[in-house]
Amino acid sequence: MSIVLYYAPNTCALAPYVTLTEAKAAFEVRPLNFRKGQQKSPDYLRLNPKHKVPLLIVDGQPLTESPAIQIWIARRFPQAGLLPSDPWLELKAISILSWCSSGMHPYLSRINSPARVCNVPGAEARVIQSARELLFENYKIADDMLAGRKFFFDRFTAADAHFFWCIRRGLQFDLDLSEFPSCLAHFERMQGRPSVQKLLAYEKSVQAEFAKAA
Ligand SMILES: N[C@@H](CCC(=O)N[C@@H](CS)C(=O)NCC(=O)O)C(=O)O
Repeated sequence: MSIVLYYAPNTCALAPYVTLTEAKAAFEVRPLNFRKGQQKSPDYLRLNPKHKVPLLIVDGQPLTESPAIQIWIARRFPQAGLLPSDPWLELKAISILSWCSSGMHPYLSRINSPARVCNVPGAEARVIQSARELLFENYKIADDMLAGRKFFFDRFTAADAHFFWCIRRGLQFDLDLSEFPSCLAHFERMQGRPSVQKLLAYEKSVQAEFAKAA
């Protein structure tokens, strides 16, 4: 079986990279340089007209949208326990995956590029402020869910990988997350996992390659 992950540094493609690594899957990573607009190249648009990562290609077949990709990985590598085995808890984990990708990610995208959602001159600061407030509502819910726990469930699952990205992105935007101690503790814990360390080292190497080519 051939598994190819299209990835870009700092993006939510981090989550499938981490879960594929946790699954001990053999996979190839193809990094895209967003600074060069490679996600909009004709070749990539043929694979994913949404011009986004992550994109997983399994035996030549493309799969987009993080929750679907994470569920595919969990089903393909059941021995890794990437989703809870209890059917109800499995759905709760899928609910967290959807929440990360459609409930939190859009606010992070607005903070990253406010002009993409509102191009009224002078609106940027207001867009960022309201996205931050809405994002914080969600971080608070996650903080309550993670209080006194290591992970969302009784062990690491794909949901932890995706949420790790949601917090990491917030920290990269210099948001003060000190009011979410359980989220920060989860972030620190995740950083200690070998799969995350592998991702961080890989990301650094890709960034160095892109800098050389700039
Ligand atoms: N709903 C998608 C969102 C993916 C997404 O927004 N990816 C961003 C990076 S985090 C991207 O590729 N942006 C490039 C672009 O929009 O051109 C998912 O969860 O997979």
